[in-house]
Amino acid sequence: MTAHAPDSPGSFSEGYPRSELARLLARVTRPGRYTGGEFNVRHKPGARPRIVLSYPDVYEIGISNPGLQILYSVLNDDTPAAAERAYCPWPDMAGLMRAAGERLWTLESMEPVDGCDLWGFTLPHELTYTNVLEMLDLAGVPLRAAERGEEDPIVLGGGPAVADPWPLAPFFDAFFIGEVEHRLAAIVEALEAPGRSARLSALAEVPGVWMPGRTEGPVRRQVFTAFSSTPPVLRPVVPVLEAVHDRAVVEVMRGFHVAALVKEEGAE
Ligand code: B12
Repeated sequence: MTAHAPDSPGSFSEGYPRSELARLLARVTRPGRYTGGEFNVRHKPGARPRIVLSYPDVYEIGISNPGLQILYSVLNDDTPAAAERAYCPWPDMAGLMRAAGERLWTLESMEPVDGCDLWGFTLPHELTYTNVLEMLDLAGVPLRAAERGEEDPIVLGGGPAVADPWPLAPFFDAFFIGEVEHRLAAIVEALEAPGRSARLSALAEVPGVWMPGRTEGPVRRQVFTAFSSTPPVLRPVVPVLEAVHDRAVVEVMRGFHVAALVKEEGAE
């Protein structure tokens, strides 16, 4: 893998895009999938913790996910964290990245994903699980949680397809079960603990977090009860490519009825 450390961790690159990336972009279909620069994109140079949010599918599908838009705006606008994004490269780009030794980068800073503190995946349905492995591999992050070290990001799964996270358990450090808006500040705070092990321990204490081997007993599915009194996402990232949902989305009601591993009654 080519090493190209950022000037300072989490900083926004001045050279945009880096020349190594520009060479790849010129050779793929829809290079706009990988360049960011959309309307309402947030840049928080130098902010910590640095969190990367991913939808494990191609950009046009991922940018249409309202859940990720919520996480992105709450983390960037209401917490000290910088939230950036990375989607799953199309096979033409993935092949070029492997040939060139380029690691998966984020659309905000164009810096490698693997330098982040937390990598959060929205898991929309089971068929995208293999794309998670593809993205970990392209980022140079060890596929199995047990093989990750001090410098590797904590990989956290959330979204509709964590109702039964067991099949993915070897590959994730932790899962969040349910709606996360009101727990994001606690997750960010947990990342301020010194060292990976302390951060994992602090994260395990956040309600709704299931950490294979660390948390005991049933996990309470989290429900964001302030939904009706909280404004919707007012500054969504607006793509410059045509997306599958090529329209503005306003969430007017919400429900969640899937529960397997999760304790249903008295959910918080
Ligand atoms: C918009 C939408 C789409 C869009 C955009 C992509 C997407 N999946 O979002 C499009 C049209 C592309 C789409 C396609 C598909 N979809 Co769809 N989609 C939805 C829909 C209507 C809204 C999702 C959403 O944003 N909800 C609102 C947000 C706020 O809720 P949320 O996503 O659950 O997010 C909250 C939590 O889960 C959590 N969270 C979310 N992400 C993360 C990440 C982290 C790190 C953490 C900590 C927490 C967290 O916090 C969020 C805020 O509270 C849902 C149904 C629904 N109402 O949820 C179906 C749904 C997700 N889709 C579904 C399916 C099956 C599909 C398709 C497979 C359909 C098909 N046969 O092609 C494809 C797959 C696309 C792909 N390759 O990924 C199913 C998934 C069921 C399952 N578990 O398998 C759902 C649940 C609908 C259903 N009931 O059947 N979909």
